[in-house]
Amino acid sequence: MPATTAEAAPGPMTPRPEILVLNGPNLNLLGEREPEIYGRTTLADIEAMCADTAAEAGLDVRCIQSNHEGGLIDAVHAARRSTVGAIINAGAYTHTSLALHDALKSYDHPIIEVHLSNPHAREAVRHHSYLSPVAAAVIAGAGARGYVHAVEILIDHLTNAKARL
Ligand code: CA2
Repeated sequence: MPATTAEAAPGPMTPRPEILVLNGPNLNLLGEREPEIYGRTTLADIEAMCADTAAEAGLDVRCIQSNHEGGLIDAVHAARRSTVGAIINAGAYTHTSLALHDALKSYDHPIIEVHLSNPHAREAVRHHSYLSPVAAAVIAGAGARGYVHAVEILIDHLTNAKARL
């Protein structure tokens, strides 16, 4: 077999496409505080659930959490060429960060916005999202399961766009 064919053949060493799973401020505390709002599932649990769902479609996840606006923006920039889509819960920066909005506008892959709670059923300050205008879909109020749905919807966007119409 010619070397080029062997190199192109998929196998255990072939890197799988990656999706970014990005979480914002305070979400590292999931499972420890305010379970009545955010549930008892930890961020590590959520990341493992995302990884399992992505793996079924042959994808890897790159999970990043930052409590800093610039950390989230840096993560988006770093993922621009190395990931094929993103799941983002920007926490409170959802409602404040034009800078994160601008960074995501330069990310040329599908973005799924996810929230554990339903911000529209909460205080008015949570009703506007700077992320929604750049998101292909928004999932809110489904708890930790919302992340799994987000991965499934992202996979749908990546593999089967016409089936959604
Ligand atoms: O519902 C969501 O996922 C939110 O993005 C969570 C943000 C909130 O500001 C958004 O309006 C909606 C807050 C995340 C705080 O995470 C905590 C986790 C455990 C304990 C305390 C806070």
